[in-house]
Amino acid sequence: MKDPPRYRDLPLDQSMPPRSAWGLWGKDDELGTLNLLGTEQVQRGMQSVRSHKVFSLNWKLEEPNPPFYGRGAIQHHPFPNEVGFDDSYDSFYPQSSTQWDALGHVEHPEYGFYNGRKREDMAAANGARNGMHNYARKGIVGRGVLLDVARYLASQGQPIDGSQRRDFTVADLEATRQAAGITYETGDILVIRSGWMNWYESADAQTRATLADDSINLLKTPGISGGEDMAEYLWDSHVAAVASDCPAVEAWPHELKVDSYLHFRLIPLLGMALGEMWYLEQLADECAKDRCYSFMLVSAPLNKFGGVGSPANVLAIK
Ligand code: UVW
Repeated sequence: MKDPPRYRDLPLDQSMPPRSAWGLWGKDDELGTLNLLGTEQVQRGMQSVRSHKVFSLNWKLEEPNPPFYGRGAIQHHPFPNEVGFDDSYDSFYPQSSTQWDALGHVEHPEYGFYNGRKREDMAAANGARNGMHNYARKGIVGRGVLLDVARYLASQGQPIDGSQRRDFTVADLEATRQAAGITYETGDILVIRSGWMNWYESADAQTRATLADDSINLLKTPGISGGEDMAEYLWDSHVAAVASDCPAVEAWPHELKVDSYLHFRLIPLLGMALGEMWYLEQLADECAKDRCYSFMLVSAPLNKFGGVGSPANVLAIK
């Protein structure tokens, strides 16, 4: 697969927003950086399989409990039928737990949605552009690489406090990558462990309730930093997607400004797939044990036409 242009050379078409990938994969594209996943990436993923151990990276659908950002808690209703049970869900917020963000999730304040879509383009009645069905129909398969930043920083005498904001810099990511012996390949799925979920799992009920009550202001988490240098690093690493164990991939809280909230650069401008609240604990332990930080990654998002988010349904195979 041909490498995309450098971040500094974006956009290729000067009529497009600055530092955007709009038009790069065609004016009707709705896959963004997932276009970097092809047969070569599947093959590379398969070549990463050595021990044939499978790791589910899916947190419980009931976690975090209570949910953040005003999202609801899933309600499960099994009910009897002639042969046993069926079931249904209420209050199912596909972005509550382990998830992908579709490209319809975030609107740039000035330029709108990825590839020039407007709010009205998101409605199913209008053909639902940038929806989760695009990711679902493609399937997300390739080589995953883990940057266990939390473990690396702890080894350097800088342990993570999961209850506090901490911005991982490009230098932190690079130091972790080099220590892990990873060389990025085009279309890698970058998985970043912040250590936040490990902290949250041991938080008491009162702490959890407080964080859920006002997640925008009271939730504080480690994660990647929100400046343009991070967008440039991720883009120039040619990753197909970035996922993390923390709630927003990037450190929290945020003022949701264009210059500091990385979501605005990554989703609407660069078309980058973001995964959040991925459960990485067992995978990370195994990687630390066998000193191998690459694996095959397989994810099948929900095939929901126009869906904005989806459980990631993601497995790592080492
Ligand atoms: C935040 O940025 C709040 O995360 P999400 O992508 O789940 O909305």
